[in-house]
Amino acid sequence: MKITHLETVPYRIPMKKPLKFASGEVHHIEHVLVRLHTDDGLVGTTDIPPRPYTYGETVESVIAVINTIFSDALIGADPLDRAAIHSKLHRTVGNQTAKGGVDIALWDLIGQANSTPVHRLLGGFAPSLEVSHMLGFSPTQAVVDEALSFTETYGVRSFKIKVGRRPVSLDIELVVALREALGAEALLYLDANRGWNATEAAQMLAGTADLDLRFFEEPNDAAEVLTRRQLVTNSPIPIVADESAPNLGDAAREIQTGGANALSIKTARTGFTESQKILSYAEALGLDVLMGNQIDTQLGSVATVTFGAAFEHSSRYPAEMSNFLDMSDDLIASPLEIKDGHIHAPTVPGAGTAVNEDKLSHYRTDR
Ligand code: MUC
Ligand code: MG
Repeated sequence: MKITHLETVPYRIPMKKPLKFASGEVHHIEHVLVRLHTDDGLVGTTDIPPRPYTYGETVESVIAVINTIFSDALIGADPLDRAAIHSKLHRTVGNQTAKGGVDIALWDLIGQANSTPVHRLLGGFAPSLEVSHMLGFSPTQAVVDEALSFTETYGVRSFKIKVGRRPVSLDIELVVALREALGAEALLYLDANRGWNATEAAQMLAGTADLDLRFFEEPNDAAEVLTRRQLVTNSPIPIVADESAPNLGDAAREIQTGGANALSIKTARTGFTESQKILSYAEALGLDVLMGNQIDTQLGSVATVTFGAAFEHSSRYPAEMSNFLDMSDDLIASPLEIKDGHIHAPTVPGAGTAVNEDKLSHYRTDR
């Protein structure tokens, strides 16, 4: 099997409800659908979400790096030679979601060529993952209502709460209200997307000490090298590296040097291959991992469940997979369902990322 050509298709789908957080806001899904075509007629598909405020990538940069640089490593290659392809891709620095997406498309081809779901090729640990929902910025009552409706409608009982606003008391009040409304059983954790400094983050920890929060993601900028480490040392709950650990090397550096003591794994940026390396690293050190959300479409979330449910260590906590519900539509051919708080990994050969052609024609922005 050889890759003969590739497609990079920009598309745009409005959000039903914008998602706001400390480092940015998303009003439209503006992603790149990438398809790798092979000489035996298979098509490997992936959805790439450029996040300029996190990785510096844009729709244009993703398309350019794939068409002008990555294409040399891909055209003519056998998808089974993943390590050889990655060695070429890694000669280009950065471009994290472009690299992660290409890996998912390669695995999609490998799964189809072997008539096996990628979820099983990777490990097949569990048929499904529990869902955690990410709550963006809104007035307190609206956030509480959103969380309650997710519990009621979908059986979701785990929430990542976006914080990082000033004054800190605004977010303390929000978390108090959520704990009161959701009860002691709900799994609650925070993500400040670097919105605070370490002093403010410590104020947040002190103000929520009796609320049984489980994790605190990117409380401040990990580049604030001294105060970040003081915060990690003094925090009663694990500090999760997300944007400070976008690849294996950065994850190892942040952990080994005390910048974090838990990791967010996002298939959108490390695909399946590098995500597995990060997962093994975390498991060996006894670190918790959270399967994170890159403000993923269903195409992105199906990749999260394909990987996350494949291994025991990535199945331990609920995975962030429900923000596609904030979007007005999706390209996926076989839509995801959240039932009893879980999403099932696809059972079709490949990664489950095939698209609906009519929707792609409708939402693409290059024609
Ligand atoms: C998250 O976990 O931070 C917001 C920015 C980004 O890169 O991902 C989202 C969610
Ligand atoms: Mg995060």
